[in-house]
Amino acid sequence: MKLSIINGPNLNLLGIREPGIYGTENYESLCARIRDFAQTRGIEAEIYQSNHEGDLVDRIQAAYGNADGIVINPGAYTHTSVALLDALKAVGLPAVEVHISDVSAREAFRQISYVREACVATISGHGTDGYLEAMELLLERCRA
Ligand code: CA2
Repeated sequence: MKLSIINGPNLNLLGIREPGIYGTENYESLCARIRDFAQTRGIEAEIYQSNHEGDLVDRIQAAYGNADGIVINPGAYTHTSVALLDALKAVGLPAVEVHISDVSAREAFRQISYVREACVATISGHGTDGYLEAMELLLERCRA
Protein backbone atom coordinates (compact mmCIF):
# COMPACT_ATOMS: atom_id res chain seq x y z
CA MET A 1 0.00 0.00 0.00
CA LYS A 2 1.24 3.44 -0.91
CA LEU A 3 0.26 6.56 1.03
CA SER A 4 0.84 10.21 0.24
CA ILE A 5 1.46 12.18 3.45
CA ILE A 6 0.88 15.87 2.84
CA ASN A 7 1.65 18.71 5.25
CA GLY A 8 0.67 22.34 4.87
CA PRO A 9 2.13 25.67 5.93
CA ASN A 10 4.42 26.07 8.92
CA LEU A 11 4.47 22.40 9.81
CA ASN A 12 8.16 22.44 8.86
CA LEU A 13 8.63 24.67 11.91
CA LEU A 14 7.37 22.09 14.39
CA GLY A 15 9.31 21.92 17.61
CA ILE A 16 10.75 25.41 17.44
CA ARG A 17 7.86 27.29 19.09
CA GLU A 18 4.50 26.74 20.78
CA PRO A 19 5.47 23.38 22.37
CA GLY A 20 2.36 23.60 24.58
CA ILE A 21 0.18 23.33 21.47
CA TYR A 22 2.26 21.31 18.99
CA GLY A 23 4.72 19.41 21.23
CA THR A 24 8.49 19.37 21.09
CA GLU A 25 9.11 16.97 18.21
CA ASN A 26 10.63 18.65 15.17
CA TYR A 27 9.54 18.04 11.57
CA GLU A 28 12.53 15.89 10.64
CA SER A 29 11.94 13.62 13.61
CA LEU A 30 8.23 13.38 12.76
CA CYS A 31 9.12 12.34 9.19
CA ALA A 32 11.56 9.73 10.51
CA ARG A 33 8.86 8.32 12.80
CA ILE A 34 6.37 8.18 9.91
CA ARG A 35 8.94 6.35 7.75
CA ASP A 36 9.80 3.88 10.55
CA PHE A 37 6.12 3.17 11.21
CA ALA A 38 5.44 2.76 7.49
CA GLN A 39 8.24 0.23 7.22
CA THR A 40 6.92 -1.87 10.12
CA ARG A 41 3.44 -1.93 8.55
CA GLY A 42 4.57 -2.59 4.97
CA ILE A 43 3.41 0.83 3.78
CA GLU A 44 5.25 2.92 1.22
CA ALA A 45 4.99 6.50 2.50
CA GLU A 46 5.82 9.57 0.46
CA ILE A 47 6.03 12.65 2.67
CA TYR A 48 5.64 16.19 1.37
CA GLN A 49 5.40 19.63 2.96
CA SER A 50 4.71 23.01 1.36
CA ASN A 51 3.79 26.47 2.51
CA HIS A 52 1.99 27.11 -0.81
CA GLU A 53 -1.64 26.22 -1.45
CA GLY A 54 -1.18 25.50 -5.19
CA ASP A 55 1.72 23.15 -4.48
CA LEU A 56 -0.51 21.24 -2.07
CA VAL A 57 -3.21 21.02 -4.76
CA ASP A 58 -0.57 19.68 -7.20
CA ARG A 59 0.52 17.08 -4.67
CA ILE A 60 -3.04 15.89 -4.07
CA GLN A 61 -3.55 15.61 -7.85
CA ALA A 62 -0.27 13.69 -8.18
CA ALA A 63 -1.61 11.06 -5.79
CA TYR A 64 -4.26 10.10 -8.35
CA GLY A 65 -3.24 6.78 -9.91
CA ASN A 66 -0.08 6.82 -7.82
CA ALA A 67 -1.21 6.28 -4.21
CA ASP A 68 -3.89 4.29 -2.39
CA GLY A 69 -4.69 6.98 0.14
CA ILE A 70 -3.81 10.39 1.51
CA VAL A 71 -2.96 11.57 5.01
CA ILE A 72 -3.25 15.34 5.06
CA ASN A 73 -2.59 18.01 7.64
CA PRO A 74 -3.42 21.13 5.62
CA GLY A 75 -2.32 23.43 8.47
CA ALA A 76 -4.08 26.79 8.35
CA TYR A 77 -5.43 26.01 4.84
CA THR A 78 -7.78 23.58 6.60
CA HIS A 79 -9.85 26.57 7.62
CA THR A 80 -9.79 28.48 4.33
CA SER A 81 -9.20 26.31 1.28
CA VAL A 82 -11.95 25.29 -1.09
CA ALA A 83 -9.15 24.46 -3.57
CA LEU A 84 -7.83 21.68 -1.31
CA LEU A 85 -11.36 20.37 -0.77
CA ASP A 86 -11.98 20.30 -4.53
CA ALA A 87 -8.66 18.55 -5.19
CA LEU A 88 -9.42 15.87 -2.59
CA LYS A 89 -12.89 15.37 -4.04
CA ALA A 90 -11.48 15.24 -7.58
CA VAL A 91 -8.94 12.49 -6.88
CA GLY A 92 -11.49 10.51 -4.88
CA LEU A 93 -8.88 8.69 -2.80
CA PRO A 94 -9.57 7.82 0.84
CA ALA A 95 -8.09 10.69 2.81
CA VAL A 96 -7.64 11.24 6.54
CA GLU A 97 -7.40 14.76 7.96
CA VAL A 98 -4.86 15.04 10.77
CA HIS A 99 -4.31 17.84 13.26
CA ILE A 100 -1.65 17.70 15.92
CA SER A 101 -3.59 20.00 18.21
CA ASP A 102 -7.22 19.60 19.22
CA VAL A 103 -8.68 22.14 16.83
CA SER A 104 -12.15 21.67 18.36
CA ALA A 105 -10.90 23.22 21.60
CA ARG A 106 -9.16 26.22 20.02
CA GLU A 107 -10.30 29.47 18.35
CA ALA A 108 -13.67 29.42 16.57
CA PHE A 109 -12.02 29.86 13.15
CA ARG A 110 -10.04 26.63 13.64
CA GLN A 111 -13.27 24.70 14.12
CA ILE A 112 -14.17 25.18 10.48
CA SER A 113 -12.64 22.59 8.16
CA TYR A 114 -13.25 22.78 4.43
CA VAL A 115 -11.36 19.56 3.72
CA ARG A 116 -13.29 17.43 6.23
CA GLU A 117 -16.13 16.88 3.78
CA ALA A 118 -13.74 14.99 1.47
CA CYS A 119 -12.12 12.89 4.23
CA VAL A 120 -13.11 9.48 5.61
CA ALA A 121 -11.93 10.48 9.09
CA THR A 122 -10.41 13.29 11.14
CA ILE A 123 -7.81 12.71 13.85
CA SER A 124 -7.27 15.80 15.95
CA GLY A 125 -5.51 16.40 19.25
CA HIS A 126 -3.50 13.17 19.36
CA GLY A 127 -0.22 14.99 18.82
CA THR A 128 2.07 13.68 16.08
CA ASP A 129 0.87 10.11 16.83
CA GLY A 130 -2.21 11.16 14.84
CA TYR A 131 -0.24 10.66 11.61
CA LEU A 132 0.51 7.03 12.53
CA GLU A 133 -3.12 6.45 13.56
CA ALA A 134 -4.25 7.84 10.20
CA MET A 135 -1.89 5.50 8.33
CA GLU A 136 -3.14 2.54 10.34
CA LEU A 137 -6.75 3.52 9.67
CA LEU A 138 -6.14 3.66 5.90
CA LEU A 139 -4.29 0.34 6.01
CA GLU A 140 -7.18 -1.36 7.85
CA ARG A 141 -9.67 0.21 5.46
CA CYS A 142 -7.70 -1.04 2.46
CA ARG A 143 -7.57 -4.58 3.89
CA ALA A 144 -11.30 -4.68 4.78
O1 CA2 B 1 -3.04 21.21 14.86
C1 CA2 B 1 -2.63 21.16 13.69
O2 CA2 B 1 -1.99 20.22 13.22
C2 CA2 B 1 -2.85 22.38 12.77
O3 CA2 B 1 -3.19 21.89 11.48
C3 CA2 B 1 -1.53 23.13 12.75
C4 CA2 B 1 -1.57 24.47 12.01
C5 CA2 B 1 -2.77 25.30 12.45
O4 CA2 B 1 -2.88 26.44 11.63
C6 CA2 B 1 -4.07 24.51 12.39
O5 CA2 B 1 -5.14 25.33 12.86
C7 CA2 B 1 -4.00 23.27 13.24
C8 CA2 B 1 -0.26 25.24 12.28
C9 CA2 B 1 0.99 24.52 11.80
C10 CA2 B 1 2.20 24.71 12.66
O6 CA2 B 1 2.34 26.03 13.13
C11 CA2 B 1 3.40 26.34 13.96
C12 CA2 B 1 3.29 27.50 14.70
C13 CA2 B 1 4.31 27.86 15.55
C14 CA2 B 1 5.45 27.08 15.65
C15 CA2 B 1 5.56 25.91 14.92
C16 CA2 B 1 4.53 25.55 14.07
